[in-house]
Amino acid sequence: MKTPDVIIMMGSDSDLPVMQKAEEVLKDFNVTCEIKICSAHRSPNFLHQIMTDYKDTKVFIAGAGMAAHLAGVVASLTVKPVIGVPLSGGFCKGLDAMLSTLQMPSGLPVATVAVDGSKNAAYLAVQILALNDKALTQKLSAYRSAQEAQIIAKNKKK
Ligand code: RP5
Repeated sequence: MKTPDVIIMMGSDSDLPVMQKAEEVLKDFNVTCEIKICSAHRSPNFLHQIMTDYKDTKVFIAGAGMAAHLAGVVASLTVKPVIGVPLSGGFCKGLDAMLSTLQMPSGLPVATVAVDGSKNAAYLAVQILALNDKALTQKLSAYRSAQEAQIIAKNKKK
């Protein structure tokens, strides 16, 4: 089995519509990734198994809603960067998940993006991987330039 550079984890298959957007971004940059549905609460043994099986993965993205402990537990099981995505499914519309994801104790960081911000989780993962990959850095620079050009073009259409 070839180890993917990024694992995209989520607490439930109900999180897939949001979290698949991270997969799309990573594919755009030709970054290898796999999706894993594994709950910190409902399937703790499976989560531990994944963290053992994918110990050589470079970046972990973890999205969860409500009492969102997935990213924190993942961070406790690796020294690799962990990016948390709070999801908005709960009755607090993501405020609950945001606080659960980002309020980590000192010494165990989770880089938390916006509520439902799975795309930015992927861009941040690409930026981390690009630290040791010149081609990926060039792709990121090209993406940023294209993004700016698109905004300028929208002004010309007015
Ligand atoms: C969390 O509970 C999951 O990440 C999901 O966002 C939320 C609801 O899960 P389901 O009841 O839809 O499976 O653990």
